[in-house]
Amino acid sequence: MISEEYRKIAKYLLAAEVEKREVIKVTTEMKPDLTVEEAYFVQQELVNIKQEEGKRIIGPKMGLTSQAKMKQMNVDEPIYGYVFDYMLIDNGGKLPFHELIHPKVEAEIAFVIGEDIEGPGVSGAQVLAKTEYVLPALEIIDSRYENFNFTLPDVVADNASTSRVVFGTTLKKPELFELDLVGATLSINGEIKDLGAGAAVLGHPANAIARLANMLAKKGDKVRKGDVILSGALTGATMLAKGDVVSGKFDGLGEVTFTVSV
Ligand code: 0L1
Ligand code: MG
Repeated sequence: MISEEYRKIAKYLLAAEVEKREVIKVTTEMKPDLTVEEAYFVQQELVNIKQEEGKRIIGPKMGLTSQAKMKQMNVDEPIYGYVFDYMLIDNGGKLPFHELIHPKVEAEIAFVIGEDIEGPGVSGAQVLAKTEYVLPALEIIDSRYENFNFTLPDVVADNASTSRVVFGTTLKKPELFELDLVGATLSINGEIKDLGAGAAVLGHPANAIARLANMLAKKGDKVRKGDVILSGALTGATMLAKGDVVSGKFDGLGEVTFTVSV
């Protein structure tokens, strides 16, 4: 494939995001033989276009980090995408439903990176040594594809379904925790919808950041000082509806909340 083809697919997905409408997956509509490697080139074009529009990267994010999601997709590799500044919602704030297509929410632990981390060969322990803080987060994913129906290359091209993020306000030093043992509940309108622990994220959330550094090394990139990175979901993803009051409660890291407005 040549770069104009990557850009054409990136624009197809960006139009879906901007116009808030679901589209048929790329591997059905445009390129049936799209590989995962090519899909990351499409994702890079999508990121380039957003940056050309003045949008700023907050950090990469990891997706498909749980055994359940990998099994569902029949893959053994997690994926990454990028969170941008326009995707941030204040803790306790409102998520306007009309801005999205069919959002779902999941509870995650985020890492604030204190020093560059360059793969290959990075371990979870090395990540922890270079992490300034950890904080709780709720990620809102919103696949641009009909009914979240996609293959692995499709979801990689679609920036790993990244849509919005609510970060908590409690920042803690990672050495205060055994992050694999940190539990979280995800509640909507006061009812617990799912719960999980850090161990659901590749055994330990720091392993996901290590994996990210090792994956980024394949394109000559690295995890950077100052990045704020979603490490992957402790819970399953739950569908959102207008009026929902959403709360994620994390052991030792406090609560993250938002309301879904019209
Ligand atoms: O953050 C995530 O794990 C989402 C990855 C993409 C899969 C999905 O949209 O469910
Ligand atoms: Mg996620």
